[in-house]
Amino acid sequence: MKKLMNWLKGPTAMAALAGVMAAAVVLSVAELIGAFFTARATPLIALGSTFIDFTPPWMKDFAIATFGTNDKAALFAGMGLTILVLACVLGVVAYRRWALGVAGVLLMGAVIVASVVTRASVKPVDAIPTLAGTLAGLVVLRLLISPLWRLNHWPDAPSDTAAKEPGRPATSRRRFFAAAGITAAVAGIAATGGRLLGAARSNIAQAREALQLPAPVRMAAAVPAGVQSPVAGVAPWVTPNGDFYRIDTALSVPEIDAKDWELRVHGLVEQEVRLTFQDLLDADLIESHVTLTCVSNPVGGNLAGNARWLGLPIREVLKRARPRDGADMVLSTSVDGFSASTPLEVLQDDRDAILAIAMNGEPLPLEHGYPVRMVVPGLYGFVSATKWVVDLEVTRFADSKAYWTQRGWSERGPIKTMARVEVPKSFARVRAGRMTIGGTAWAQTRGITKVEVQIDNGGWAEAVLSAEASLITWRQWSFDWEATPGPHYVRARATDGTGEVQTDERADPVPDGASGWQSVMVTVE
Ligand SMILES: Nc1nc2c(c(=O)[nH]1)N[C@H]1C(S)=C(S)[C@@H](COP(=O)(O)O)O[C@H]1N2
Ligand SMILES: [Mo]
Repeated sequence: MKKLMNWLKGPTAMAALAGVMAAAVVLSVAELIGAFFTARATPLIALGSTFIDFTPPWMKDFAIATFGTNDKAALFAGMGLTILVLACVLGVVAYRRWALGVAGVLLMGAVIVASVVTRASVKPVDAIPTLAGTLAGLVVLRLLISPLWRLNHWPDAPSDTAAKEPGRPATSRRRFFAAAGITAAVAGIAATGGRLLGAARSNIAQAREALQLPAPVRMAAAVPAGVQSPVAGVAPWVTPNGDFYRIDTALSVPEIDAKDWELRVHGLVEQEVRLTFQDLLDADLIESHVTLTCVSNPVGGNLAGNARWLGLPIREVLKRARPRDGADMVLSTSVDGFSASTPLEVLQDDRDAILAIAMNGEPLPLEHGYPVRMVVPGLYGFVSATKWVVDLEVTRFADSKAYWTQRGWSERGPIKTMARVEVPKSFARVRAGRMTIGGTAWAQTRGITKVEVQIDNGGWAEAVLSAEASLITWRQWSFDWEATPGPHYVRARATDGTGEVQTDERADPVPDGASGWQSVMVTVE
């Protein structure tokens, strides 16, 4: 214990602290200057994004299974911890061998710059914040480490700085902590200032709010009464924007000025087409309810949502571009480099795949793809629902691979038939007697014709289906149950419009979506 206290008071611990301070300066100065550059190019965001791009499918699957939609917070926490440890090491190294310390800082700077400039839609000048941060960090490291050399606890300390008179160590110590304190304050102010400045400079959110949505030429079909399951606690049939699940690789939400937005349609086409946001506003837009689902959704999971989308049918855009013979896929790419491979015919048939500009009567929320995203009924999001979309390349499955396909996921992703039990919750304790089980089922483009429930290992009994709005939206259900005391398993399975019963074969989300029957354990008392 005493040893630890002495060590903490010693120059090594102080050197580690100096390393942490220097790292804080690198990051905060880059954040401050970065307010004038592309937001996605600040060190933490760029490093994290690069890390995400190298994430193997099992790790993405694990992250989503473990942290759900908090996977980004978990990534930042992990990165913060890594940087903290590296910074401590760097401080100690710099104290013992200044030249090695300098090399370490420059190496880190180089790694960050490399991850910044390799991001999609990032310009070389976007490296400036990181370069400035690295220089500032180096200066601060030197300022903090040199008083430590004067403490002369380290035998190899440069002799000109060694303590020559009594009382010198105390002064040096004081100086070190004063400098460290000032550094911490400056870093804190720079980071906060950078944040505020960045927020003030981006008027994207205001522009979004001011946007006047055009009226559709074809309104969404009226939603029949009774789509909502009568069971309290079942998800709302229309998912409010604020509750809509969010899955993407974007650590900082891309900020696109609608005035600058342009979609390029090219590749195997007779006529390259360019579309501005104004072109979209002026076009014949249609509105429809569509249920989106994520391929990473585990059985019983909530990575699915239903909304009313307003947009231009993609087939109209393709009509103008005139795909060539042999093309069978459209690779859609977002401003930040995500891409999805969608079968060409799916974008041309009558399921109304759209370039969406609104969600539930509002301009797309920034995190759901503002100003324009794709919405394609029937396919998982990773092969269809490109947010912040800026490029459609008509191509062939044989010639290009989408973002997740390059990482071990499937190249195609039709949504699998799925029934979800929402009430009661897993491991719930409920009273004995009559209760109603409820949930939601989906099989977009095929529709749900039956949901069955099984208690323990009894027979399958038909649930009551709520009204059906369309084949491309989810459908809710309920089931009356006479609950008897003891532990019970509640299972559900759906049958789709082709007559196919949901498979009981368990599959992980990788590579093309989870399957199997959900089983909810409840205790009846
Ligand atoms: N630009 C971009 N678009 C994207 C993604 C992404 O990572 N980046 N993820 C896709 C996936 S995997 C899904 S499930 C849906 C989710 O859309 P949401 O976040 O609006 O629910 O977006 C799709 N579009
Ligand atoms: Mo997804």
